[in-house]
Amino acid sequence: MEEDLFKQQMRAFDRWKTELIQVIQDYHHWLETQGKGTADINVRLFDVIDSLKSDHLTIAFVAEFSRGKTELINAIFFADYKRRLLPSEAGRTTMCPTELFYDHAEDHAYIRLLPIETRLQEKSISELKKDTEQWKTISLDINSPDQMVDAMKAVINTKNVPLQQAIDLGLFHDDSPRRRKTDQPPPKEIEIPQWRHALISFPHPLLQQGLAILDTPGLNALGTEPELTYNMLPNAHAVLFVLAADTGTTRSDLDVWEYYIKEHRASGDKGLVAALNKIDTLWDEMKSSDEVSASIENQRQDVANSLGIEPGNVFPVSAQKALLAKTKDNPELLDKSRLMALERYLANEIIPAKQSIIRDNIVNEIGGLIKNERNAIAAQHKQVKSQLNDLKSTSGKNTTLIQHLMRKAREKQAAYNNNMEYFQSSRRSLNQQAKLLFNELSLKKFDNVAAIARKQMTDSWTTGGLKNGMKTLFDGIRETMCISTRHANETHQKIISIYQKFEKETELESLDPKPFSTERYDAEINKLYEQAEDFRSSPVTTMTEQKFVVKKFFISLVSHARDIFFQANQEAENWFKDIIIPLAKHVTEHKQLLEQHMETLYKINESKDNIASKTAELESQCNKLADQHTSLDNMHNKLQNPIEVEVEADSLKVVNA
Ligand SMILES: Nc1nc2c(ncn2[C@@H]2O[C@H](COP(=O)(O)OP(=O)(O)O)[C@@H](O)[C@H]2O)c(=O)[nH]1
Ligand SMILES: [Mg+2]
Repeated sequence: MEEDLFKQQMRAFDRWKTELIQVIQDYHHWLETQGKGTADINVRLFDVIDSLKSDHLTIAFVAEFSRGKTELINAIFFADYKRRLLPSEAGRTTMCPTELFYDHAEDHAYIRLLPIETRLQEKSISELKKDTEQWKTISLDINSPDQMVDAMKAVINTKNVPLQQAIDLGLFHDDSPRRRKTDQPPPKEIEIPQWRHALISFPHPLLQQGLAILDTPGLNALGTEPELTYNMLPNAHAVLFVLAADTGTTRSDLDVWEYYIKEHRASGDKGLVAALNKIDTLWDEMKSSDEVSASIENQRQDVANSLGIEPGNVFPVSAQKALLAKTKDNPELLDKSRLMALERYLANEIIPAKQSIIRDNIVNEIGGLIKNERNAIAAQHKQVKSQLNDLKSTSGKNTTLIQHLMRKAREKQAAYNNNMEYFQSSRRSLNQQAKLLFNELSLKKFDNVAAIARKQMTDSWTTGGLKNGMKTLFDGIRETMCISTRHANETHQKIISIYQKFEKETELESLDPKPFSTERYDAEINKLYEQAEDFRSSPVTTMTEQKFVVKKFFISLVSHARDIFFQANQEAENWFKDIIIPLAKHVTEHKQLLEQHMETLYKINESKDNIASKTAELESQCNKLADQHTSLDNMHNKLQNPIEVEVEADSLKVVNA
């Protein structure tokens, strides 16, 4: 049977990341052997390697319950276990959001379950993830599929609790419209999920290569955990919305789509796909295959119309039959399930998009460092070459000429010293300026703003209080972003003038000090603000006025904004290092070359050295610099390498029907 294209792409993606890591390690090694490594740069390089190693490509599966999300995950990713790995049963459905990935740090298989009672705490799920004590961990025995399947069943556990407890946990609202209609007394006990969130670390090759899957529960559960909607879903690289052919597009399907997906994928349709699952329910022995295809096509069009997306982004599939086909090695059935078209889409659209994000970041970060280093080497090369030419021009021992050269060299040194003084004094004021920037973007500053906003919100849990609190938070954030931009611009102006001075004197070309921009973070904050506005005006909030959800929402909102702030702060610090360290290094190296030249001329003048041996020395120095230049060039080029997939002819056969 054809090997899944998604797997091939994912493997190629992983290989590509490994090669990137190799280039960064090569660069690190190069710096060390040249004696150019510094603690700062080392930390930066290790950070980037770490982030590449722990990088995830996240695909979220979202739908009303029982549309077959879990079955689809089983069929796409885990069919090679020849069984249904994640529990998907009629009548019982995933109760808590479940993340599947591989935890390289722990390096073993486990399920970690967060008790539902943690909803009472004022901590976001992302904060709780760092607090493993609060989770129940079950080890998975990967040699025993039975044990694994059994253990995974825990994610669908529920329990009955007294009504008041369910209310305290924000899992029951007395004003639910359904109950109001029937006018029944509230029940004494309520069935609630036992777990709030599940993390499954599992050594499947795809997960080890960095795939992460987020399986979500249905509409009700989505509403009770805003962090899922406002943080995890927007951060996923792809969202797969699942509908079922037997139920058609229902009101609650559309609610999930409107409130939980569409609004939060501002980037347009990119990474947003719909699967029309359970097409096997349309298979009908009494109909010709053309008739069946026509009715599937009709439903596909209907779905596209009601969601307002391209029909090409709606994939009719049968997860159940696909899983069966893969388990029993039945290519005809797999073909009929149409799963491969969806897999191809995921492979061809999602992975390359994710790759380009990584590439942009890495090329920016590491590529910039390598380029600066290469430019500095180029400048030194030029300097040594001109010294070499000087020497060569003094064929024989022409005293006047040598003395003329010495005078020239002395002038250069004097000019250099002038620049040096300027550099030292500007560096001090530059550091002060940068400090203002870092302070403005500090977490302390952020926490102050957040504390005021939180107070406004908790003092009055009304829509008005919520609105004021949100306004305070976002106004505060925007103001500090604005001030940061001003500080960054002033710092940048100062740096440009220093660079310009040095450029003339030291042949240091195109060491472009790039500006620091908060634009990216502004955009993220604005997006967050829009989400907050949506949330405030969404029926979920206004209908039920759920204190609980609002509080949870605020916790996740603040923790998300804080993350953005933290990133901005980190980037500002790195930016400053990137523009100041290469210049400082280059200035020192330039000085050494000037001194070396003076020394040479002096010795020749005193007949302590002969020109031929000095020329040879300089020539070898020139070659060394040229070699270094080539090495750096190669590393820089390797960073731009594309992903290479060996596509097997087979996988091109099945055409998207
Ligand atoms: N006929 C049919 N049933 C399916 C298909 N996919 C899932 N189901 C069934 O639908 C029910 C719910 O599936 P599940 O994956 O748990 O749905 P989830 O709640 O969206 O995760 C289960 O009984 C599945 O066996 C399919 O492609 N065809
Ligand atoms: Mg499920």
